[in-house]
Amino acid sequence: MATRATPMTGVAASEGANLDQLACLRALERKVLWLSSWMIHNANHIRPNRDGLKVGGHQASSSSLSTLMTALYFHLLRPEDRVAVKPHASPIFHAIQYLFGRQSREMLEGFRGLGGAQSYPSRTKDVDEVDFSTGSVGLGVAMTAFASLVQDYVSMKGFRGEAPPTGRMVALMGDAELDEGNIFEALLEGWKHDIRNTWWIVDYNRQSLDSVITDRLFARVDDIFRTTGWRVITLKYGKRLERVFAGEDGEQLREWIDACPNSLYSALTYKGGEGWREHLRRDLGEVPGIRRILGDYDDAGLHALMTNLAGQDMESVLEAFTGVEGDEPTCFIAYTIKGHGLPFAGHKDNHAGLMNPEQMAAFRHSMGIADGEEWDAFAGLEMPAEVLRAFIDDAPFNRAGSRVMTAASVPILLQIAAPTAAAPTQDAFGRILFEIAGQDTMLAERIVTTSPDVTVSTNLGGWVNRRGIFDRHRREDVFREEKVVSTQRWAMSQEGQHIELGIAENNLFLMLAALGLSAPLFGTRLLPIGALYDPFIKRGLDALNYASYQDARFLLVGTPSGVTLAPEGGAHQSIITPLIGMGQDKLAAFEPAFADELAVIMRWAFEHMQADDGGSVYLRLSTRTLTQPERVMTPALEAEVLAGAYWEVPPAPDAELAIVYAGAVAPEAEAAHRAILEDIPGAGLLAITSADRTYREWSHAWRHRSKGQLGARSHIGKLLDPLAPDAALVTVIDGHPSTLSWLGSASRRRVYSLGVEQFGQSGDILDLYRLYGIDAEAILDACAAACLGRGRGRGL
Ligand SMILES: Cc1ncc(C[n+]2csc(CCOP(=O)(O)OP(=O)(O)O)c2C)c(N)n1
Ligand SMILES: [Mg+2]
Repeated sequence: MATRATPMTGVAASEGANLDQLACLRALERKVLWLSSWMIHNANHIRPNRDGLKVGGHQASSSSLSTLMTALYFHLLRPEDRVAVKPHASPIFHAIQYLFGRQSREMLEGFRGLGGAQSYPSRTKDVDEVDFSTGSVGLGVAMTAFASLVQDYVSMKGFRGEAPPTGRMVALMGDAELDEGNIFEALLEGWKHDIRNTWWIVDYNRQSLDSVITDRLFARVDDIFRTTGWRVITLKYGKRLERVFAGEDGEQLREWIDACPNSLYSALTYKGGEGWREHLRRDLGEVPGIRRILGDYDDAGLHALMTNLAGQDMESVLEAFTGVEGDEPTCFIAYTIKGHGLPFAGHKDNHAGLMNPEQMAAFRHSMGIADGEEWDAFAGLEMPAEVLRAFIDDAPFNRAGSRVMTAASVPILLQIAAPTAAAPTQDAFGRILFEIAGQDTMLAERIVTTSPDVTVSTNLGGWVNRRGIFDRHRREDVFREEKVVSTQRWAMSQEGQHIELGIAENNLFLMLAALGLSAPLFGTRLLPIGALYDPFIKRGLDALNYASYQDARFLLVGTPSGVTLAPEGGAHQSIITPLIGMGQDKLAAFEPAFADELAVIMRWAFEHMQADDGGSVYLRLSTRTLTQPERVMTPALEAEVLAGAYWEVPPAPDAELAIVYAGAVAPEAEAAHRAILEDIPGAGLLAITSADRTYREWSHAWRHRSKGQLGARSHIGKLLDPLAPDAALVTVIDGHPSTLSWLGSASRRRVYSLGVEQFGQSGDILDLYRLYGIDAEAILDACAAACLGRGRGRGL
C-alpha cells in the first residue's frame, strides 16, 4: 500500500479509481455510514431529551446513499460543482463535511437541535456550505436544472470574468421524489432550454416513506428521461453479482432477480440468507449452477451476494461516474437498498426506523469502534489514519477554500420619471422597466426577467422588445421576418435578457431561486424579476417558499390581482395573496396604488435584493386605471412609502375616524373620505403601501417594548398618534380583510375591516365592489357603524 493516494488523472475511465483510491473510498464509505448513524443515535438516545418528542433522523435513507455520496465528495466532485442532497440524507452530508474539516463535532452532536446541524441540508442555517437547501421533496432536484441554465446564462454573457470552470449541477434524489409533478415540469422546461451539465442521481431503493414502489415504474421513468433529451445510465448489479452472472447458469440467477417483484426483493433483503436460500432453492434448485452457488455460500455470504447492488458497490459507482463524458444532462438510476448494512435493511417500515441501543452496540462492534471513539474520524478502519487524512485532503472537492462565492453589488443610480397620466400600476411597472431597458447601465445589464407564459399580459413586453429573449441558440423572429405585424419582437439569442418559461408556476419560482442565487453560486450578481398572474402564486407557493428559504433574491410581480380583475372571474381573482405577502419570510410585500409609489419601491427593491440583510420583494399590482395624484415625491414621502404607510389626508388633532386603504381601491376610499368630511371634518385618509412592512415594524417595536425599551415606537404607531384615543379605523383592501385588521390592536382602537372573504366571480368593478362590500358606500356604512360604536367598550 502506498502511503499517499495518487490523484485520479491518468486512470482509465473503466477502472474508475486505482486500487489505493478504492481502498480509501471503501474505508470512508464505512466511516460515513457509521458517523451518520451515530449522529442520529446520539440525538435520539444519548443527548438529554427535554420534551419527550422523538428527535428522528433517517438512518435507513442515509445508508442508502453512503456509497454514492462518498464516491462523489471524496473523488469526483470539483469545487465548482453544486449539489442538492436528498433531504433525509442530511446526516451523510454532514458526516462527509466533518471528515473534510468543514463541519464541527459540536454541530454533529447537536444534530436536529437548536444551532446544530440541520435535519435537512440548509443553505442559510448550516455552516458546512450547503449549495441548495432541500426538504420539500422534488424542489431541490428541479432546482439543479435551473441552476445549470443560470450558469450558462452568466457564462455566455461574460459576467464570470476569466472563464472559471463549468460546474456540474448534481441532484441526489430519492426514487419516490419522482412522484412529484414539479420534476416533470422541470424536465420539459430543461429540454426546451437545452440544459447542460446536470446530473440527477436516483437512489433507487424501491421504497418511499410508506411502502415499496410499484414494479415496472422505472421502465417508464427511463423513457421519460430519454424523451426529454437525457442520457440514462443504470447502475444495477455490483461486481460480485456480475461475476456470478458470468459463471455457470449465472444468467438464470440474473433473470430471477430481474423478475423478482420489488416487495419480495425488499422482504428477502430484510430476512437475510435463509430467506434467499429458501426462495432460490424453490425456484432454481434444479439448476446445476445455482445449486452449486447455494452450496458454496453460507447464509451471510449468500445475503451479501444477493444484495450486491451497483449503487452500493464502490467499484461499480466509480466506473459509472468516471465513465461519463460530455455535458448532456445525465440521469443515473442507481439500485440501492434502503438501510443497507443496518438491521432494518429492506424493511418497508424502515423510513423513520432507528436502531435501538442494543442494535447500535452490535453495529458499533461490527465497525470496530471502541467506547469513546464514536466521533473519531478514523477509528475502526483498517487503513492508517495518515493515509486517509492525506486522501481526504487531496480530494478535488476540498482543494479550494470556501466554495461560497461573493459578487460586487450593482449600483442603483435610478432616475425614473414615474408616469403621471392616469394608469394602472401594472402599466407603470412595464413602463419603468421599458425605460430602464433603454439605458446603458449596469442595472439594465444585470436585470433578467422571466415569466410563465404571461410575459405580454403582465406588461413585460416593452422590456423584452428592447432587451430580447435569452436562448443558447439564435432563433429569428419568424413573424417579423415574414413581415407579419406584431407589437412583440421575439428574437432569441445569448444576448437576450428574458427567460421565457412554459406555464408551470413551480418552474417560475425555481428559476427565480436559481437566478436569485447567482451571486453565491456563480460569483456574479443578477437582478431577477419574475411576473405572473397574482392568483397563481398559490400554484407555486411551496417553490416560492423554497426560494425564500434559501435566501434567493428576486423581484416578484403578481399582476393583475384581486376582484379588480373583474370580468376575468373567480378563478383568476386573488384573495389571500396579501396574507402570503405578510406571512412569507424574506419577502417584503408591497401593494402600491400609484405609479410614483411604485417607482420608489422598485428602486428600493433593487437595493434590498442586494443588501446583506435584505431579501426579495413582492409587488401586488393591478390593471385598474387610476388617476395619479398631483404631488412631488419628497424624500420624506419616499421614506413613508417604503415604511409602508402615509397620510394621504392627515387627520385633524383628535379626529375620531380614519379611512385606511391599500392598492386599487384608492378611488373608493378617497370618495368615501370626501363624503365623510361633511360629518367628521377632521377624518384622515391613510394609504398603506405595504401592510407587510408596517406590520413587521410594529411587531418589532412591541417586542422591544416588552423587553423594557419603552421608547420603542413603530411608524404606524406614530402615524396614528394624532387620532383621538377612541377613534375608529375603517380599512379596505381588494384582498382578505385581515390584512389590515391588526391595525386595531396595533393602535388600540376599534377597527372595521372591509375586504373580500369569498370567491370572486365575473362582473364589472362597480358590481363586484358593491357585492363584496369594498365600494365607497360600503366604506361609508362601516364609518357610520364605527361612529355609532364610539365609546362602547364591548365587542360584537
Ligand atoms: C413535498 C413533500 N412531501 C412529503 C414529504 C415527506 N417525505 C419525506 S421523505 C418521503 C419519501 C421518501 O422516499 P424516497 O424519496 O424514495 O427516499 P428514500 O428515503 O427512500 O431514499 C416523504 C413522502 C416531504 N419531505 N416533502
Ligand atoms: Mg426510496
